[in-house]
Amino acid sequence: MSIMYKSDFNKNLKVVDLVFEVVDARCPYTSRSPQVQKLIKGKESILILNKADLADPRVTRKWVKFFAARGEEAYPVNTLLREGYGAVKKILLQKAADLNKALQEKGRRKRDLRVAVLGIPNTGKSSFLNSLLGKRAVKSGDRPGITRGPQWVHLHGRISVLDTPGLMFPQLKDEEAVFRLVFTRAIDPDQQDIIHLSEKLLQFLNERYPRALTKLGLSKGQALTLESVAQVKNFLSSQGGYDLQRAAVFLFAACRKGKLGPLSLETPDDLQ
Ligand SMILES: Nc1nc2c(ncn2[C@@H]2O[C@H](COP(=O)(O)OP(=O)(O)OP(=O)(O)O)[C@@H](O)[C@H]2O)c(=O)[nH]1
Ligand SMILES: [Mg+2]
Repeated sequence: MSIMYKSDFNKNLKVVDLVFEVVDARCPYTSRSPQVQKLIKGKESILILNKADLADPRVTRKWVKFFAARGEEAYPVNTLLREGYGAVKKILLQKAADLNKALQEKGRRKRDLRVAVLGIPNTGKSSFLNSLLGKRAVKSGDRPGITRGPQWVHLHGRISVLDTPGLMFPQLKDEEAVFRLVFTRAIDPDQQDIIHLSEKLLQFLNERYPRALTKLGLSKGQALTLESVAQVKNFLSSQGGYDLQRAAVFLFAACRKGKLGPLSLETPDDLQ
């Protein structure tokens, strides 16, 4: 990020009235960035648990309670089917009306409510914004780094929304956090790491979602290794043996897209 760009970013944020912090519903704790609260300096913010369709609904309900107990409003949404947007739009329209009333009382001119969408890469910030608007106003895509610079778009002629690039990385505290962020594709690992992390993924599925393993075609008695995945899928390496790299990529892709059912990577109980 260039210095020019950074100041541009801060300048845009300064004029914002409300912030939507978009996190991944599958790991709403790890996919939060401590930088967001620092950047917005006490401005009002609302948590959006996006990709709720990919997360375990029971666990998502626990997260909403967890945040509520800390005085934070959290709304699960599914951007692809536009589920959960009623409540979010209601808040926006109410805030826009409140702002105008306050301005009018002060004898000042009406203006748009200014809202920013912030979060780490690939949580679906741009998709969320498009869903709010009901049209494809900004570009989105299934890898990190799609949005390059801040961009304002307008909603109902009363609200301006700022899309931002996913630059605010969470601290990569431990391997568990790295695993979750690779899973949700906030970061892309190198070739060696993905093999190692997919072994972790198999372990995780075995412990928390054993039924997902049967969807993979792995039977109960089978050894839980990447090799067994390659075997089931018949991923052969040109050097002989199995293609573990391909098996690892396949495994992450299947889980990420929800092919093995909804999966939550962390629950509030994991924090204890
Ligand atoms: N299943 C599912 N996929 C979603 C949802 N929202 C977004 N996606 C997908 O997630 C990917 C990332 O979406 P973007 O909107 O580009 O994410 P972003 O946070 O703007 O990403 P950057 O700008 O790269 O930081 C895309 O492939 C979207 O289709 C959702 O609610 N459910
Ligand atoms: Mg984006």
